[in-house]
This record gives sequence, C-alpha cells and structure tokens, in this order.
Amino acid sequence: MIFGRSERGKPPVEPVTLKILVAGGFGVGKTTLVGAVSEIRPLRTEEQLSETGRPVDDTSGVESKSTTTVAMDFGRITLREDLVLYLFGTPGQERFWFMWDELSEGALGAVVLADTRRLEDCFAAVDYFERRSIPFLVSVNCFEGADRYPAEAVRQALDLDDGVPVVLCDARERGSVKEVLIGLVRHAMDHAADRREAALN
Ligand SMILES: Nc1nc2c(ncn2[C@@H]2O[C@H](COP(=O)(O)OP(=O)(O)O)[C@@H](O)[C@H]2O)c(=O)[nH]1
Ligand SMILES: [Mg+2]
Repeated sequence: MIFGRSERGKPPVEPVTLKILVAGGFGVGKTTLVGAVSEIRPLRTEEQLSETGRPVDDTSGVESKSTTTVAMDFGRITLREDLVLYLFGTPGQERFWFMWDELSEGALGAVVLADTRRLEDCFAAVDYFERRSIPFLVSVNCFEGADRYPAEAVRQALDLDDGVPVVLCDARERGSVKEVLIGLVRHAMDHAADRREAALN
C-alpha cells in the first residue's frame, strides 16, 4: 500500500516516558500545577489515615478528627510526540516521606515549588533531593501579593548549588508550567551526562 507508515517514511514512535515529582510545602500550588498541564483528568487520591492502631470505627467524641487526608496528584503531559511525562505531586508533610521513597524510585527529577512568603516550607524537599542526588529545580510560584525576588536571591536563601536552576512560574498557566518541565528535563539530562563523564574519568 502507498498509504500508511511507509508513505510517511518513518515508523510510529514509541514515546519515552519519564517520571517527574512535584514537591513543595502545603498550599504552594502542586495540585494546581499538575492540573494546569495534565492531558488526563488529574487523579487525586485521597486516603484516610487513622492514627496508628486506632480502630477506624472508634467514633468516641471528636476523636475521629485524628484522621488525616493525604492527597497525591497524578497527571500526564506529552511534551513531544516521542516524550511523555508522568507527574506525581507528593504530599508535602514530613510524616508522609515514606511515600516519597517509593515515589522517587525511577524518577528523572523533581520540581520543588516555592512560595517566597514562606520559603522555609520547601527546605525539606530541597534537602531530600540533594541527599539522594535526584536532579531538581526550584520553581517559584508567583502568587499575586507576594514580593518578587530575583532568582539569585532565592538561590541564596535556599543555599542551592550553582547548578540548580531557579525559575519563576505561574502554576495556573499551562505554558508557564510546560516551560518549567522542559527546564527540568534539560537539567536532568545535563546532570546525567555529567555523571557519565565523571564515571569515565
Ligand atoms: N493566585 C494564585 N493562586 C494559586 C496559584 N497556585 C495555586 N493557587 C491557589 O492556592 C491554593 C493552594 O494550591 P494547591 O494547588 O491546592 O496547593 P498544594 O497544596 O501544593 O497542592 C489553591 O486555592 C490554588 O487555587 C498561583 O499561581 N496564583
Ligand atoms: Mg495538593
């Protein structure tokens, strides 16, 4: 047949899929960011965690308040025909770090979202990725009413290595978030290349 794949001259591509984590403090815009770019309806999983050992049906008094909602965001974006990103928004609270260890398995890298009004909320995430040598960038979500700081000031405040990109974004804007993700993929690729080179020397 003249039609079909031979006519186009190239076989269909099987896309490369990459796993990206989206971390940062509570309310910094992780769910918003994933929702802004995801092609699939973002999946939010909510789980009731009861305090250790407490029977779930123990409804005595207000004790039922001891349940906590854990939300994890999941989304997908096709950056190019041959490149698909899966996004995992990680719960920010420290007590959920056991989840991060599994989530970060096989991850290409991470976006650490930051709000300049409470930068300290992302210290823990920065620390986590630094310790594990997982490539990450810091993306400042520019809320209205929050003072704007140059990227360099944010880098200093967070004591980031020179190589860690700091970018500004609007977590609600698809185009803005896409730029952040492209920046992260580039950064992670560079990081991987540097490591390969170091291993050869
Ligand atoms: N003005 C503004 N509001 C935002 C922005 N990003 C998130 N929000 C709002 O901030 C709140 C917390 O965002 P959310 O995505 O739920 O934060 P998460 O806890 O990190 O998942 C929500 O009400 C969002 O609508 C932003 O860039 N600008
Ligand atoms: Mg959220």
